[in-house]
Amino acid sequence: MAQLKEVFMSNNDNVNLKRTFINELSEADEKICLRGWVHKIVDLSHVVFIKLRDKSGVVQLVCQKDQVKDLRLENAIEVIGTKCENKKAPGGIEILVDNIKVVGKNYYDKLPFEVNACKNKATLETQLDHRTISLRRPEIRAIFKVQNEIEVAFREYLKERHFEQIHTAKIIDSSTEGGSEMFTVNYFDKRSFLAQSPQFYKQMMVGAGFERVFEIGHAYRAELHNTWRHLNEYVSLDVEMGFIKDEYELMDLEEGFINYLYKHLKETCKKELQMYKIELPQKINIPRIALDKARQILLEEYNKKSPVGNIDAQGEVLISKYVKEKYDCDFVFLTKYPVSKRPMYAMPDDKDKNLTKSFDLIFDGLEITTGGQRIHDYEMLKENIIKFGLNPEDFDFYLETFKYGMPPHGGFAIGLERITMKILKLSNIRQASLIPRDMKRLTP
Ligand code: AMO
Repeated sequence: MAQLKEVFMSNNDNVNLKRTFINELSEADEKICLRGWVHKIVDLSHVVFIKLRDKSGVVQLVCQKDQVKDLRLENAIEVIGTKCENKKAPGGIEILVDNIKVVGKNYYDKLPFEVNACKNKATLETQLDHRTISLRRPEIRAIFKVQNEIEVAFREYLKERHFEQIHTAKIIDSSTEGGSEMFTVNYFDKRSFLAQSPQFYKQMMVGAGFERVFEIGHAYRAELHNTWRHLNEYVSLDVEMGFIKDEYELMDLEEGFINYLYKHLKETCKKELQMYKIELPQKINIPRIALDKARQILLEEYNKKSPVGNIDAQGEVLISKYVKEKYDCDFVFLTKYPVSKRPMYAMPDDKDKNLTKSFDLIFDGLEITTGGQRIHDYEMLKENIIKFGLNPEDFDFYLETFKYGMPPHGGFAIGLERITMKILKLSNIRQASLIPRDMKRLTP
């Protein structure tokens, strides 16, 4: 394993020791230097046990009373000590301390909430008000370790399949997904918007010759929803692929990603998954059900009526329940959404022109993806823009690409916070957002 180590230079005794991260301790030399925060102090009469926490874990330090007399919870410290095996210590290793130095002083009277308590008693709002303190709790850090590995897996999986990462503009001139859910921004003397999705640009890059692209970036939705599943700024994992045969190729690609992701998480996030008592299945085959059929199932099986041309949040929960019972799968693709429910770029279905070659992916009762094949013919797209009551001139920058041999193409987008939340079975999407933005929260 590549060891991440830094050189430790003590001002006092000039000892040259490389810094060891706690998860590297089993392979480290006897004499070690650790850095981190004071997680817990257990003061027994003859000895003091300190739990030291760094980004990779927690370890027990065995200290003399006089070494720790000014130490307080959450001080940032550097420790020189000797590694010892002790079956009773958490992790089987403890450190006999030679020297502790405070490198980050404290200026608080009382912590806003306990960082080391078994149960997190603070409300979610209080935790989010003090985000950097709540992130110090190991089980909260674990959420972002998992989230980080989701991104890594997404990147790796796609790069292995000839996709290139892109970064597109987030300050834009016109609405992409339709609707009025756009944040406006003063752009010098013009009104501009924050991008709801990189939709147009990812398609344009397919046409620009990249063929296969992906983007991991923020998306902005001025939605007036203050719910457990909506953010006003979220991270979108976007994919767009040229020269496709149909939308099923995209569903195959996404299904492949979910399988790749689960394998990757099992390898990289064992400890974090255990913390949340998550067991990921071995192999996933995702059923594909036409939306109309799903609506019928909801009515017949659960007496659940759905809105025209769609299913609602309760329908998503019930269709997931049905699929779990029938196919033992936490995921379901809903296919063939009606034209009326999809944006102007969605490709109409070959057989029924009222339907589109688009899909949603529902994961354990929540939509985590929308995707589909797009219209790639210039004239057809222009006509569709008019049919949607929009002015093609407003989309000149987008339409231009379609004049020069635009191949059949399509893609999808996964909400990063939503997939994180569902994998870890969190109850609120804000828990899976590092710095959440919702209708009421603009700080920290
Ligand atoms: P859509 O608008 O369905 O599709 O968004 C895709 C996915 O992004 C996530 N998402 C959200 N997550 C948190 N809070 C929100 N307010 C929010 N809105 C959306 C969801 C959703 O499934 N351009 C298309 C994608 C495509 O066709 O490629 C689009 O953006 O997980």
